[in-house]
Amino acid sequence: MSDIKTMGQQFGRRSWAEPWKIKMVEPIHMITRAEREKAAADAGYNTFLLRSEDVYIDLLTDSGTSAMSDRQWSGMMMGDEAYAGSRNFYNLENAIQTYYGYKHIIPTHQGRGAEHLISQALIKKGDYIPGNMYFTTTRLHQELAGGTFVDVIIDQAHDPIDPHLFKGNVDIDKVKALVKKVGAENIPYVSLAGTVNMAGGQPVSMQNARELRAYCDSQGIAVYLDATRMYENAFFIQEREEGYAEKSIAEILLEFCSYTDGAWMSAKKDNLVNIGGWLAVNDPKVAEQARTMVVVYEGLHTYGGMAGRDMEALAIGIAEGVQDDHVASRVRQVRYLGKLLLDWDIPIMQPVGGHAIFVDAKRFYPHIPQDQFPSQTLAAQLYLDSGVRSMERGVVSAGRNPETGEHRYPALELTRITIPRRVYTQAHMDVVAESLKAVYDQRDSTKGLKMVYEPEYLRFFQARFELLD
Ligand code: PM9
Repeated sequence: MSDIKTMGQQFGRRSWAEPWKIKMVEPIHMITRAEREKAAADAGYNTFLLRSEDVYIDLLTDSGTSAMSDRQWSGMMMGDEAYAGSRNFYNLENAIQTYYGYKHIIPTHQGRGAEHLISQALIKKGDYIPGNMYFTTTRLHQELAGGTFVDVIIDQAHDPIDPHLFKGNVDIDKVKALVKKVGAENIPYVSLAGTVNMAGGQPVSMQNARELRAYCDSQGIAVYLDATRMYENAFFIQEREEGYAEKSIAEILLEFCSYTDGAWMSAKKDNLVNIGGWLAVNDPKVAEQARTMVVVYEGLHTYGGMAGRDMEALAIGIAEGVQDDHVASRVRQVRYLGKLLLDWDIPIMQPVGGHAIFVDAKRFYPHIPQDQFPSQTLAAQLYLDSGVRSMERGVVSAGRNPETGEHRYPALELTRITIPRRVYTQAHMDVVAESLKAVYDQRDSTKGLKMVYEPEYLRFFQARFELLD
């Protein structure tokens, strides 16, 4: 019998399809060009400041934007809203232990709540935290805890067209060099993310995780995982790494997590819920520290900022999200959009990653210097053209160096077109691709932006810009 993996091979041209059908819809519509111009100006050309009603196709993020299933919605009706010991917490705990394999589970309101707890529990002032590329909220919590983030991803990750199949890998020689420089006692853990958001959704190989674990064991350094998009990472391992083609995504996930001491999670992505997060650790002492803090910052240790119904939807989402056919169709939809763009020679980050297309704004607008914000400009122009909302992932997201106060200029200057899970169809992808093509055709006459307001932390969320003409 053919399945989604073998159909194409057997018949030459046989398409894949989503493993669901739609039973409820949310109407959307495109406002006029004049209205979009006003909305963009009112939002300071920052897509985070747009009202969602003014957006046609919303590809700002895949965070909290998934469509829940009928099973998840029925789970919402089974919320046990007791303050303490809700049965939904035990269902959640069981789901995380089953699929991720960790021992102690602390729920949080979303991923950054868990990042806060783990950073405060493990980092002391003056520590260094090596990681496979920074993520905005992760690095900020590490810095707020007194640590310094050090990028140890392989060099290929900083090149938008390098074809390496595991561009999320850690360069273990870079970790060794850091150990030599600052001493293992000043490195509380390696911060490992799978897939790597800021590198274009690129995966980490199982071999790399295994080797990292072995080296860290030899130095007494822990490994903690940002598991936010690990289902997608497991899909790439299944597809690309020798020995994993016959394993399920659930099996691959369990093995990968076994090389780490714990994980933090933004459940708003892989786990298919609109809000939620968790921290999971094996060390009972770390669990105790995190439980002590969760009651200060999030809520009791059996709800951590979530309602009982949210935890139930999350427990169900964990099991649904890890299914092979779901993850395969999700990544294939992203690739469908990527192929349309590549066919028109629109410069995008390659290989196409798991959750988004990252347009290479440096090649898209070679005449706009990085301090005139090319990827912010592209996000604004795409919105102006068609009401499609995307996100800047370049110099604005990178923020300023806390010591010098200067902009950090990342090698990658990207505009992220992020695909929510189970929400849009291929027709929506066609509209997005055609709009990007129209913006690309006008690239030579497009000018950059000037930043006119900037908040102290995570400036990309609230900064404001003006057009430079
Ligand atoms: N990621 C995203 O859109 C939402 C906010 S930042 C623009 O990609 C990783 C890898 C993430 C992530 C959030 C968080 C924080 C941690 N790690 O947003 O707090 O991609 O649930 O998670 C966003 P929360």
